[in-house]
Amino acid sequence: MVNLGDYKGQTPTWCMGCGNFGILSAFKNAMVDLGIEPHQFTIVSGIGQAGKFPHYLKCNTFNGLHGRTLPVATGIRLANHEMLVIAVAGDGDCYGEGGNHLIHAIRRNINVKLFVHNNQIYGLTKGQASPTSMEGMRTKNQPFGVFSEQLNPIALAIALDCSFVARSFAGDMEHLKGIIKEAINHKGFSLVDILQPCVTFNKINTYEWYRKRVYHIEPEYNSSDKSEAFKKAAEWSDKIPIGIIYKNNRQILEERISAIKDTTLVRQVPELSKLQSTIKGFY
Ligand SMILES: Cc1ncc(C[n+]2csc(CCOP(=O)(O)OP(=O)(O)O)c2C)c(N)n1
Ligand code: SF4
Repeated sequence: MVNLGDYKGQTPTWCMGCGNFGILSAFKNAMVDLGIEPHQFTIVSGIGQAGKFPHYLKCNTFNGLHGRTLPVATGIRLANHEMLVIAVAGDGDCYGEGGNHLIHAIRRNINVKLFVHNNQIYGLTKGQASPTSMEGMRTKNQPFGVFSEQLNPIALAIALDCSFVARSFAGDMEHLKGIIKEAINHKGFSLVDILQPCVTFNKINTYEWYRKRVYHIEPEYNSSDKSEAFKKAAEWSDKIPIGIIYKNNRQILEERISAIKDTTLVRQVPELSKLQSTIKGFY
């Protein structure tokens, strides 16, 4: 039986108290609860503090370019749709640099699980504003405060009819573990926006700031009601909801591709003679 030690990777180099530690711990506990072994999943990341996440785990990993997490995750999943594919990204990586990929991964409904470490700042490059930084926030690069409005990733995902949209908080590990499990068990593209305090560069959205505001979504809330989901997505002031905000059962991309209907692409051995005659046509 799988246990926490089975996932032990390199020693994290994150700052002491960083919200990423809570995410790492909740993730490992979720995998143990689900009985998923390290060889049964692949984690893909880009660049950033969140991008280091797979280094601190023992499993299949791919650490690629900044913002390009989802195209790689999509490719892995299409090559082997029996493999659980998890993508991790920072808010800059996923909502800024890779925003276009996010839109199309949601639209295609590839069965990939995306966990965004949303610290509302660029952590690795020492504190520039990200798309989720709050308007007016002062940084070394924005000494007069951020001029742009804050992106609302939850509302964006709902508008795109994302199959599973949830938010959790790195300071509430039990809640986060439960949401990670739900996201993995859901069939369809899953976006989990995780509020992750950056204790070094974001002095506004601290553990205390979040603890004063976050509340668990009521058990009677109907997560399949799109208009109610938009109302929850709009809450970002003295009350911030955490939990499953929206979900649906759209058909996944993998089921719409006839070439992988009967077996995965990696199991299909190409017939050499056919391959050679196809290639011959090009020279
Ligand atoms: C194409 C490209 N642009 C910019 C950079 C520089 N860069 C590296 S990490 C980073 C920001 C990371 O912020 P975020 O994605 O929010 O992750 P965090 O470090 O906060 O976890 C930037 C701009 C890069 N490596 N590649
Ligand atoms: S800079 Fe921020 S995000 Fe990066 S390790 Fe330190 S606390 Fe975490």
